[in-house]
Amino acid sequence: MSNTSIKHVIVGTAGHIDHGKSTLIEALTGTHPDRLEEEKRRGITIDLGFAFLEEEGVRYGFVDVPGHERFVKNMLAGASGIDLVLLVIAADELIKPQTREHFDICRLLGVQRGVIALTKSDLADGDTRGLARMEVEEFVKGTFLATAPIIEVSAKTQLGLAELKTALREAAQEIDAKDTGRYFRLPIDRSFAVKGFGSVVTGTLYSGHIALGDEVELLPPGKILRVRGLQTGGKSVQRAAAGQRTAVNVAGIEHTAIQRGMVLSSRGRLRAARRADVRLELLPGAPPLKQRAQVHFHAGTLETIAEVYLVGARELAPGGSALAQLRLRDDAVLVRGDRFIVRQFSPVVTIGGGMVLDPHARRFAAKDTGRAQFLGILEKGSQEEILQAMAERNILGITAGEIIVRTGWVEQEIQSAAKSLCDKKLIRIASSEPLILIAETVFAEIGKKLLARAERFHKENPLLPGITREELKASLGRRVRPETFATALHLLLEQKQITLQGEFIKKAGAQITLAPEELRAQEQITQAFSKAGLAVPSVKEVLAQLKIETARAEKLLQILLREKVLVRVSADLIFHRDALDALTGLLRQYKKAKGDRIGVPAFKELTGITRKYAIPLLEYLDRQRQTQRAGDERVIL
Ligand SMILES: Nc1nc2c(ncn2[C@@H]2O[C@H](COP(=O)(O)OP(=O)(O)O)[C@@H](O)[C@H]2O)c(=O)[nH]1
Ligand SMILES: [Mg+2]
Repeated sequence: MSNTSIKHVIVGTAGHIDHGKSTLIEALTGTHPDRLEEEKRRGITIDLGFAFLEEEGVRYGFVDVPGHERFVKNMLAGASGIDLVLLVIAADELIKPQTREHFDICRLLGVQRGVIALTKSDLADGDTRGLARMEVEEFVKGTFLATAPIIEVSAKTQLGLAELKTALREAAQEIDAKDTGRYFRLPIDRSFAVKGFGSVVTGTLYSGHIALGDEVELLPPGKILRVRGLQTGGKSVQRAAAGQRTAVNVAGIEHTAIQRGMVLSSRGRLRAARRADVRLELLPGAPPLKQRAQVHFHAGTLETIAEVYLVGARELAPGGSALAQLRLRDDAVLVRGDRFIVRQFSPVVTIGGGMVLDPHARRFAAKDTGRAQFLGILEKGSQEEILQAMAERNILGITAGEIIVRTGWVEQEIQSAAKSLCDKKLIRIASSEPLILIAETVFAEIGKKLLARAERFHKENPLLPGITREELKASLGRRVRPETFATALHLLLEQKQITLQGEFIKKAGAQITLAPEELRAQEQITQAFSKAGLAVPSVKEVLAQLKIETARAEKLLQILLREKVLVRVSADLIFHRDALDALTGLLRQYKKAKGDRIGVPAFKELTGITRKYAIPLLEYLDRQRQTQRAGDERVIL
């Protein structure tokens, strides 16, 4: 592509009303950013305005914001996507309330660089300009703008404009380009209809890229839309990438159904939620923030109300910071690392901001003592540490989908962190399609639970061979994934902590312990069948002679059958194993002496039993592949 070498930079204006922001943008780009009728009539900026400039390999998308205190919320919708701030301070007025507020907002949003324009310098004499410069230097001391160039300009006389462009270009070279490798995300700041085209949304493309024909998701509500047209910087394009002001013509929706604050995103990747865990910072000039205070919450282009739950504190002091959970009134599409601003509920002024740590946080629970530590890892940890911590707090295991929703990581990042943790034996892949990761500590925990359950089952049911898989699985609660259970079970088997007998799971070493009268009864059953040889008594008859009740007797019989001391040959005939072994011996002798064919009469004669036993026994031998039916006779195999 021809423009891959072009760097895309979003520049946002900031500063008090009437300090010359919009005029300066017009002087730089030739476009007056005020676009609304009312703005033109009143000569003030109410909502965001946009203009573009391409110079020496840099394409600037300017976002011009309103300076009026009543429209700070509109300013916030524009400020969240900017790479560079153009802080506008009129030489004849200097630092005013929205100079401070806008500057605080840029700082809290994590804007890294900027240029300061001392505007209207044609209205100030040399001394005044010198003093202004000193005051501005004092104002930005110790902040991200401490070393930013301060350029005296005048839109009226064109003074300083060339110098300002140079300063912007130098600052643009310093900033990191937005990440085009991540999921496509476009927080929407405008939605309107264009005659003959339908709905168009605009915004600053935060990350990833978008192309004509793509299917994208509108969040909330999670509606899939097709990209019918694309523009960046006022020109139609095939493709737009992170860092560009972008207009998207979407098919299949009325523009009125789309609002500022919604997000266009890669299909099926991100999800809206109403609970975010965050690092919250309070401005030094703000009043203390109380537990459960309500604040206005701004992130991306969204504005809603949040209730603040401080972690481990009742109050946040001015100038301080705390971990907190924000409960939002509306669905928000957030990603770990997103910056946000909070404003006092009333009167509405900016009081702080912070960074999203977990955009899909669990409900705040007092008994969750590991929370602060977990959030600490989300805040400062490496991807590997974060993945491990997430897995360790999740008995269900964590899927790739959940990891993406909570971190915004791409597949490749997840795979490499997971692999490294697997190599270190800290997590295990419970399933690879779909990917489910489980921490070893969680497996150890599940293993303990399963063993305890197996042991209890054994105590409660001493005559049963073990607990069934289904029953054991149920003991983990119904939300445990089958893959997790299967892997945990496999692990216990491997470690020989349990043994598997068909459907039954037994704790290793667990023995069936029989009471003395049961032992006696068991012996009696064995004796009865062993004495009878092949002319066995009926099961009912044998059990009836025992001194214990039928239900227990039945269980004893089951144990003997399972242990293969006795063998069930037909529905109502049971034989002792020795008798059947002897029969096998007899057949072998017969074959040697008389050949491999035997009829029913010969079989009866050989074994000395009646037809009642002979037929089921022969059928049993057929099933066992000791004999094979051939007409009226059997072939001894
Ligand atoms: N003399 C002079 N007036 C200016 C200059 N820049 C802007 N103005 C005037 O200041 C007023 C406010 O400008 P505007 O750009 O709307 O300010 P904004 O509210 O910061 O966007 C307008 O009347 C402009 O004509 C300048 O460099 N010199
Ligand atoms: Mg303006």
